[in-house]
Amino acid sequence: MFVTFEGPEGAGKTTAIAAIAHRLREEGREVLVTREPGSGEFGARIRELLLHGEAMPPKSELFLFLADRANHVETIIRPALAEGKIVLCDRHADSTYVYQAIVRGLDPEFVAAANRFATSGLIPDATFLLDLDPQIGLSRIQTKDRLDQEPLSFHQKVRAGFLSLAHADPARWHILDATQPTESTVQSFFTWIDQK
Ligand code: Z5A
Repeated sequence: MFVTFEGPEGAGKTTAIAAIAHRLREEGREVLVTREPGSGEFGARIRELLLHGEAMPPKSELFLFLADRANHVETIIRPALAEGKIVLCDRHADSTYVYQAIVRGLDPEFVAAANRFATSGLIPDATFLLDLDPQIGLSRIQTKDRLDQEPLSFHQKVRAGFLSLAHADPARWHILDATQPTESTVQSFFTWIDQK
């Protein structure tokens, strides 16, 4: 089972994933918690460039996220899925579509095709969108990285972008109110997985 978590900054994805993984493990399930960008040594180096390096053209940003994703899917996610693990991933291909295509303005068709190429067609079984006003999300973050420092209008476009993707594919997406306590996200996840 491959499940992704998306949303604006400070929505609580990392916190919710940790709580979900804890409960799944208590139930005796095997879980892999992972994230993009930045899993494994290769991913960690790309993450450093992307989030703590100098400004770069949007096209360079795109290819770095894709390089991370291709490695992540092939060396970490697919092997875990093959072992029957539940993979909980903090951001994935939808983030690239929202940030690099919708917000940065790169060609959406190209970005969608590049995502399919990087993932070799892997699509999440479910995606949970932790939706909230970006002002609330940003106020929760202590240390801001390169992308967090973009103006509020950038983060508002991010939120609208995720909502448009989610509304277009309600079979995969679950829109959650991220101003609610973490337990509410955990409950939504277990309601979904218990029906599987
Ligand atoms: N990016 C991209 O452009 N293209 C791509 O393809 C990909 C990513 C994959 C990754 O940053 C950046 O890269 C991100 C998108 C872009 N850009 N920005 N800006 P990251 O991985 O460092 O950060 P993030 O994914 O945006 O996560 P985050 O800012 O760390 O937030 P979070 O994981 O959603 O939240 P959290 O760490 O769980 O919680 C944040 C704080 O809120 C913390 O103090 C919690 O205690 C608190 N919190 C959590 N839940 C709650 C609730 N329910 N109520 C109140 N407070 C809460």
